[in-house]
Amino acid sequence: MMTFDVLTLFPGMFSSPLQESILGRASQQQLLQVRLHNLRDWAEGKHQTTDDTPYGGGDGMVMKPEPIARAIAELKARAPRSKVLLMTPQGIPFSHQKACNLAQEEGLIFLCGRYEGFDERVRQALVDEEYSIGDYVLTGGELPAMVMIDAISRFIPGVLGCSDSVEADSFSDGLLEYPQYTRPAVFEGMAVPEVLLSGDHGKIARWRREQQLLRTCQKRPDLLETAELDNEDKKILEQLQSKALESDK
Ligand code: 4FV
Repeated sequence: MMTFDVLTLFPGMFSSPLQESILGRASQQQLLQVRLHNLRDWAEGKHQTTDDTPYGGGDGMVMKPEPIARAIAELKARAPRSKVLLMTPQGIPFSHQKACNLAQEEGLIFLCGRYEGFDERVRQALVDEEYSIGDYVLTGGELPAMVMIDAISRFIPGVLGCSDSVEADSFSDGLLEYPQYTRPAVFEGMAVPEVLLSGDHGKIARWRREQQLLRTCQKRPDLLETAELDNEDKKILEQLQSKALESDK
């Protein structure tokens, strides 16, 4: 069973998102467990202080290293092979592939920051990997931790029902997903592409691959550099690019 330990000053933020739908069911089925820990429990003094003013001056507060060191020591004692992850804008960009890799781990400890972030020695001495979910600044590391737990959990066998699988995901082959349609066949004058009603699975698979390549070309051409493309794909891409050049004329 995959264990997600979360160190945070706001454990309450995690209650509903992780209890609903797929993740809630996966917890009930013991496919994963999320253990929430309030960092303040490892802070000292009657005010259980977890932050202090920055050396060298400046605005905001910095999270103290000692409560974090005590907390991680206790959590690692319970789950020695767990990896400590820090959510920060300075981290490695989180991705589908990173989610897949992290899902192989036995346990993960998520360190959620607040204020201006952590004393640098936390990074140096206590953290295995740092991840960023995007180039913007949030008020805390809790939402990034939830995002990562959700994305990673989808790779745990049995978490996704049989109807949906990570194999069919965007990014699973490095491309964006093809468009999906369901009933009604015509909606506000917009008809479902004929090929999808043809029952010809060969034609449908080719159309879907063309759509993946077209969308990725239009919306995320950067992904084409790393996507797994076979010769058929490359031919389709050439056609798409020559069509695009035509239409530009
Ligand atoms: C963040 C991100 C992020 C920075 C200061 C929490 C905040 C506060 N984490 N991807 N973007 N973290 O903005 O992961 O401690």
